[in-house]
Amino acid sequence: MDVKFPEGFYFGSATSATQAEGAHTADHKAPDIWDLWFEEEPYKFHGGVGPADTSTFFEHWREDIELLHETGQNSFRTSISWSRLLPDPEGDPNPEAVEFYRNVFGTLRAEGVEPFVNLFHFDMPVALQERGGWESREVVDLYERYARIAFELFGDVVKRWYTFNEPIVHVECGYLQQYHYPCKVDPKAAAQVAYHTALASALAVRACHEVLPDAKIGIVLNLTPAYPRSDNPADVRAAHIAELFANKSFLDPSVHGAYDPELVELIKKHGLMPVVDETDLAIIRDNTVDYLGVNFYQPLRVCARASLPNPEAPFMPTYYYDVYAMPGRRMNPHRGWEIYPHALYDIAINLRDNYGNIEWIVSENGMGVEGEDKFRGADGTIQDDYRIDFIKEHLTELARGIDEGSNCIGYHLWTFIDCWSWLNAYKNRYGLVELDLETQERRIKKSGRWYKQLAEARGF
Ligand code: BGP
Repeated sequence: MDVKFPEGFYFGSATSATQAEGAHTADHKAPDIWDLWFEEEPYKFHGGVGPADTSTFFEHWREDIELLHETGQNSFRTSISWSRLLPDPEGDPNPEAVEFYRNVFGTLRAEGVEPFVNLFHFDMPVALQERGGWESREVVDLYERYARIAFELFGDVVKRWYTFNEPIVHVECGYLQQYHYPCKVDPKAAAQVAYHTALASALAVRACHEVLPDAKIGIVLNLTPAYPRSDNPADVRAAHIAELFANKSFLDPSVHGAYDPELVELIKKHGLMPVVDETDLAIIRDNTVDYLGVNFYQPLRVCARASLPNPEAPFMPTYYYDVYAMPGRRMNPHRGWEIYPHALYDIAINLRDNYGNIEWIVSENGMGVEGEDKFRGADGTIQDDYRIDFIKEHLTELARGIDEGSNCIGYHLWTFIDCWSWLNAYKNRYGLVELDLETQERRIKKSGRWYKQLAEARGF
């Protein structure tokens, strides 16, 4: 065996409430922004398939936990839907939601599958979006209340928590690029949202440490190492600035408890400074995460800007750099994202050297495939050897980082069962298990059988 992971290493997978649960109006769940957006603009969603059309984990959770065993997983990440647990954000928990989450998390723990539970995966309750969403300081307090309730309700069975998934995504997509509700282009609001999210995360960390001193709480960040096109100082500088915005903007407050001064200077220079409170800054400083989740799909290829940005246009981080298609880069032919496993090694070393060798886990990594049906073998199983190769290549780089001292404790594949995706719906399939959307039938793919062997041998 060439690649071997330490004893106790977590092999599992990840999903989120909105992408798997379905039952989006059942049992008193209140709407979140995805329900609202789908209702208002269904044509924006691939094939008109919305958050109701999922693998309905809400009904199939028992069967799905069986499948976790069959695919060898000792851990599993999902999220709580805020608007399911607290349909009234200032009211009491919804008993049906409490029962559902208790059943899921309790069963996972009882059956030896460590639950990793995330509090927020892009799914702002509509009632709170209407009150300003993450632009509002009041919503930050309501998030802390929600986090505290979740810790009190499920803390006996959940020992690993996350405050947020990929917070830079709701900042960029919601407030700069119009891919997520509220679909604004408002750089000042984006800066406020980013700061409020870091604050909310720190408040949840503090609450978790108070309520559950033995639990661990982290944040999931999508780290995208920014590689310069050349050694030319202008390209290197461009990559450095991309790194500040794309990665350090959440990594530094979450792990160091403070923002990189250079990032703050850039934000000031553009007149985008959020409303900041000294007491809140102290909360960020004093409540850093216990561990990190790292989602990695592809790196950022960056070069110096070819031309000056339009001074009339709203500020974007790309004011300072261009993202370019590196000639010869290796692409996933089935989806179109770059495949560059070596970046996972670079992430491992960066966390070791610049972030106090913090404990971390790969919280997402995976290969989306369009039209996966064409890979079905004679026995009806999807023969996804490309996914096995993809995982092997990433694990090889990860193992190298661990051998060199990086403190990585596990690997969670995106995803367990083919799931619904924001705007892409079911276009790209990622699962170890295939979902028939019509019949809800689940079928383990070749990669799912292989994943069990991988986990049992702790390597390949
Ligand atoms: C991450 C999200 C996941 C998932 C994944 C795959 O950014 O955390 O929720 O969707 O990306 O991306 P996509 O669904 O766009 O293929």
